[in-house]
Amino acid sequence: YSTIIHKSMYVHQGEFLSLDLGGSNFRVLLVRVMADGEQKVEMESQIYAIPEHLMRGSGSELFDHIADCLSNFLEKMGIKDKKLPLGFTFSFPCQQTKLDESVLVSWTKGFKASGVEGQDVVSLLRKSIKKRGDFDIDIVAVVNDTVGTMMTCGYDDHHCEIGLIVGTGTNACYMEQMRNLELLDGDEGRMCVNTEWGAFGDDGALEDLRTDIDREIDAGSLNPGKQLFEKMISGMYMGELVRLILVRMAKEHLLFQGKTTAELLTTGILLHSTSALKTTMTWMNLYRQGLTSAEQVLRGLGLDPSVEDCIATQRVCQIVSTRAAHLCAATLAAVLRQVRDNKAAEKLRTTIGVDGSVYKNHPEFSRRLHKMVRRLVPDCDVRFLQSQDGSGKGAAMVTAVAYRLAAQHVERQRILDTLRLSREQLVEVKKLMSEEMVRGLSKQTHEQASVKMLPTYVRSTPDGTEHGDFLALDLGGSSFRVLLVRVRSGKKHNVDMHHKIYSIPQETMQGTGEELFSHIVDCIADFLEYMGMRGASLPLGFTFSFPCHQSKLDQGILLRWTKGFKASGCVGQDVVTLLKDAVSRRQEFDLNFVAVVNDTVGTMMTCGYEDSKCEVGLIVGTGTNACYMEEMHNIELVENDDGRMCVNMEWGAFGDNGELDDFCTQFDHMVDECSNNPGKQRYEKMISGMYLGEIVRNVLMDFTAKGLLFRGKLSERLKTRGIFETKFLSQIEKDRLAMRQVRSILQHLGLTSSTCDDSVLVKEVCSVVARRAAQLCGAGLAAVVDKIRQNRNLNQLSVTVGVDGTLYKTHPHFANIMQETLQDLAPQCQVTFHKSEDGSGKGAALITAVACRIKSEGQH
Ligand code: 0WK
Ligand code: 0WK
Ligand code: BGC
Ligand code: BGC
Repeated sequence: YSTIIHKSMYVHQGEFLSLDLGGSNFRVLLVRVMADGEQKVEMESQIYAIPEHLMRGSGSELFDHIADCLSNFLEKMGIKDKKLPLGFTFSFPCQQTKLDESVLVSWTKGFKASGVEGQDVVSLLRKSIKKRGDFDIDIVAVVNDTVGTMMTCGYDDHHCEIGLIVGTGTNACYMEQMRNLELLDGDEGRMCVNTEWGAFGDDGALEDLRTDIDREIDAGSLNPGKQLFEKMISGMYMGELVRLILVRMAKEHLLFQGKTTAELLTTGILLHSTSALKTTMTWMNLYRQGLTSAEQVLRGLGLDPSVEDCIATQRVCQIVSTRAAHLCAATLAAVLRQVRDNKAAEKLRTTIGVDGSVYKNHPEFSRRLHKMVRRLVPDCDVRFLQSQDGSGKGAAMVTAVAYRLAAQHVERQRILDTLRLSREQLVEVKKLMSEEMVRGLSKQTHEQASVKMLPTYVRSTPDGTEHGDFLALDLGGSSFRVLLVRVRSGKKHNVDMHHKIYSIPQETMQGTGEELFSHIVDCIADFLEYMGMRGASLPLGFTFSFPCHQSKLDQGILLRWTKGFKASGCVGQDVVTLLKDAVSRRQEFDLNFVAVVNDTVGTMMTCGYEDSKCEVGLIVGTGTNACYMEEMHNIELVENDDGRMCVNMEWGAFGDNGELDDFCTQFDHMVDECSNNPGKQRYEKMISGMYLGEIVRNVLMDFTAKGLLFRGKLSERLKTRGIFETKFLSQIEKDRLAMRQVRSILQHLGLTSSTCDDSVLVKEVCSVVARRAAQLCGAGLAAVVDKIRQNRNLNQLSVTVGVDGTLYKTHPHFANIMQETLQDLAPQCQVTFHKSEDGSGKGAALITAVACRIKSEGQH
C-alpha cells in the first residue's frame, strides 16, 4: 500500500497531536516542533487502555473511546480549545488514496470491531469527535506504524528509508521508486510503501514452510487464513506456538511425563488476550533468565516440570523465536535487495528504523535478525536504529510536512484564484465589451471609447468574377509574408498563392519607420525576384495588423503601435504613404496600392471565400483582435446607412479606460508595466501570445519568492523577461505530455532542480492563465455575435467566425474553452469556427480584387 510520503525532512514548526493505535499500547501524544535554528522536538504522551470488548465490539464504540481518550488528553494538557493538526498512526492494513483518507482492508492482531472494515477510519474518528462536540481537531494524516517508525528514526538518521515493526504484529515499509508503483501516476522520486508483509503466505506461498502447529494457530485465530506470515513471527502468536509445541510433546510423552494441565491445554488462552504478548514475552524471557523462570512459568501452568522439561522448554522457545527472527530476516533481505536494485548501487548503505516489543524486549531476537540479515545480504551495509519515541513522533512529522504542504497549497490556490474568473465575471466582461462597442461606434463617444470600432471600408465580398494577379503583404503577426495571389474567375473558386516569409528583426521593429518600410520594400523586391516578376507592377493588398484609422480602403492612419513594434515616425502617419515613399526611395518597381486591411478583416475574407456565412474575423496570436460586419447605420463615423461594413474592433485596447481593472491581477499589472506600451492594450495583455508566457513567468516568480515552488530557489534565467515563451504553455498543456517533458522545459529555463510536484504546479499555472485568456476571448466574442443578432432582430443567429493566430491554432485547449464560454454567454447564436489555412494575405488580395472589380466596373 503506497502512503504518499515523499520524505522531505524540513518540517513546519508548531504543535501537533498524534494517536498511536494498533500496538500493545494506545497512545495519545502532543508533539512540539521548535525550529529556532536547529530543530528540536518535545513530546508529551499518555497511554490509554483499549479494553478487549471494544477491540471486538462495534466500531463506533471503539472510535468513541478513542475520542474520549483524546478529549481526556486535551483536557489534561489544557489545550482543548485549540484546533490542532493530528497524525493518526493506525497500524492495520489500509487502502490509502490520499494522506488523510484510509480505508481499513481487514483487522489484524486481536482487533475485530464491527462496521469498520471497508470504511475510512478518518471519517469514523471525525464522526466520533463530532458526536462529542467538546473539542475539534484537524486530522491531516493517517500512517501505518512502520511508516511512523521510519519517520521517527529518519529524523535522526537521514539514511533511514525502511521501517520495521516486530511487536504484537509485524510489518515493514520502505521508500520505493515511483516508477515501480504501477498503481500510481508519476514516475519521478520515491514514495513510502507499506508492505503489509504480515499477509505474506495468505496465497499459499509459505505452505512448504508452515507446520501443523502454524495451521493449528491459524485455525484458532480470529482471522483464519489471514496474516499467515505474521502468525509465524509476531509477539501475538509466538507464545501460542510454544504452548502448542509443548502440548504436542507432552501428549507424545516427550515432556512433563506426558502430563498436561487445563491451563496448558487452554486453546487460544494465549491468543485471545492482549496478554498473549505478555505470555509470549514470558516464554521468551525464559531463555534469558535461565531455568528458574522456565520452571516458574511452567509451574504457573500447573505443571511439575523436571530440569529436562525446563531445558526442553527453553529450547522450544529458542527454536520458535529463532525461526521468527530468521523469517523476518529473509523478508527484510528481500526489501533491502529491492532498495539496492532501485539505486543500482554496488553496496547499499541504509538504516532500518525498528520498533515493537518483540524486537525490543526479546533477548536474542534482534541479534539473530541482524546476523541473518548480514548473512543474506552481505553487500548491504545495514544499520538498525531502534525507535525510542514510538511511531507517534513520526506520525507528527508526517503531519507537520503535510500541514506545511497543505498551507502552501492553500496559498497557491488563493493566488491562482485571482486568475480564475467566475461566470458572473465573464457575463460582466461581455456586458462591458458590448457597452464599449456601442461607445466606439457612436460619433459622440468614439474618442473616449477604448474599443475604437474602426470602419474598414470593406463592404462587399467576392462574387466570383474577380480575376488577376495580386500582391499581398501580411505584416503584424509573428512572421512577415509577401504573397502573390492569382485569382481565377468562375463559379469554382480557385485562387493560387505563392508566398515567402521574411523576418522583421527586433531592431527594425523598434527602429525608424523609414528603416522598417525600406525593409518591407526590400522583401517585396526579393519576392518579385524570387517569383521572376522583377519590375512587375501589381495591385497590392496590405495586411497591416495594427490599429489604423481609415477614411477609405487604401489609406490607414496608424493610431499606435502594438505587439512589440515601436518604429518611430509612423504613428499618425498613413502607412500606405510610408510604403509608397519606401518604394519610390528604392526606384526599382512600382506598386498599385489598392487596399490596406487589418489581419482580422483579411482573415474574415479568406474564410468568407469558403463559407459565405463568415461575417466575423478573429485573431488570437501575438496580439488579439476581432472584426465583424456591422450595419452601416450603426457606424456613425461613416455617412451612409445602407448595408453593412466590416468594422475592425481593435478590442485589444478594451480595458484601457479601466473597464477591466476589477479583473486585473498583480501579474497583469507587472506585465503591463514592463511592456513597451504601458496602460495600453490591457485586454490583449490578458489574452494574447505575446503576454501569456510573461504572466506565467511572473506567477512562477511570485510562487518561488514565497517558497511555494522550486523550493524558493529562483533561477537567473527565470528572471529574464520573455524567457517563458507562450509556446511553452501550449507544449506543457499537451495532454499526453509526461511530466518529464515539462521538466525538460524547466531545465531549459535553468530550473534544473525542479521536482515532479514543481512540474505539476507549473502545468497548473499554465492552464489557469490560458483558461482565463480563452474565457475572456469567449466573453468578448459573445458580445460581438449577440450584437450582430440584435442588429438583425433575430432570436437565433447562425454565423461563422474566421479565425487565425498561433495561440488559437497551437494551444491544445484554448479553442474549446473559448467556444464553451461563447456558447454559454451567447446561447442564441450558433457559431461555427473556420480556421484560416491561407492566412489573411489571401483575404487582403481578395479585397483588392473586389476593389479592382468595382473600380473597373466603375460602380464606385
Ligand atoms: C511502538 C509504536 C507503535 C507500534 C508498536 C508496535 O509506537 O506505533 O504499533 O511499537 O509494537 P507492539 O506494541 O505491538 O509491540
Ligand atoms: C496569420 C495571418 C496574419 C496574422 C497572424 C496572427 O496571416 O495576418 O497577423 O495569423 O497570428 P500570429 O502570427 O500573431 O500568431
Ligand atoms: C498490521 C500492520 C502493522 C503491523 C505491526 C500488522 O498486523 O497489519 O499494519 O504495521 O501489524 O503493528
Ligand atoms: C493589433 C490588431 C491586430 C491584432 C492581431 C493587435 O495588437 O492592434 O490590429 O489585429 O493585434 O494581430
